[in-house]
Amino acid sequence: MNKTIFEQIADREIPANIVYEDETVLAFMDAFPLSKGHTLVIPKRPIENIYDLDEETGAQVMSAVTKVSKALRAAFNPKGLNVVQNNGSYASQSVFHLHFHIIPRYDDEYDGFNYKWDPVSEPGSDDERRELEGRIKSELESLDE
Ligand code: DGP
Repeated sequence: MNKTIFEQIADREIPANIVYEDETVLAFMDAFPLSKGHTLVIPKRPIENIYDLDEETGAQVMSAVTKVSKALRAAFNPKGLNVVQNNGSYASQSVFHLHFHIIPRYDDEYDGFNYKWDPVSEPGSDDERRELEGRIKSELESLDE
């Protein structure tokens, strides 16, 4: 079977702004961000969706989701933060490799009731993305201290 784009990122076959990695999990910035700092957390193994997720991997992924969420809060001081995970095309899954979206939310994206689900943030230049990547990584390192 063909590798998904996320498996190719995990195998370092295509580039991404990687902010966190351990034996089981990888976190990298979304290429079509819904907001500044939008980050994805995946198991490195090709697991398609929540139904295929085993408990041990799930615990490791969730531990990384927690760390990255705290790092995003520290880096960007958002007003709120969504953790979203889609299963199947009817639920808006477009990449069939399990991933958790971590989406910081800011004042200017709030319409008084709902947050927007369209990309509202430009991906930015390579330099800008590297700058955000650096800020997230440095907050992740501080969490370990
Ligand atoms: P979903 O709709 O839940 O399957 O979300 C897939 C996300 O993946 C979407 O927010 C855009 C992001 N994405 C798609 N292709 C790439 C890519 O090549 N690199 C990165 N970093 N993100 C991607």
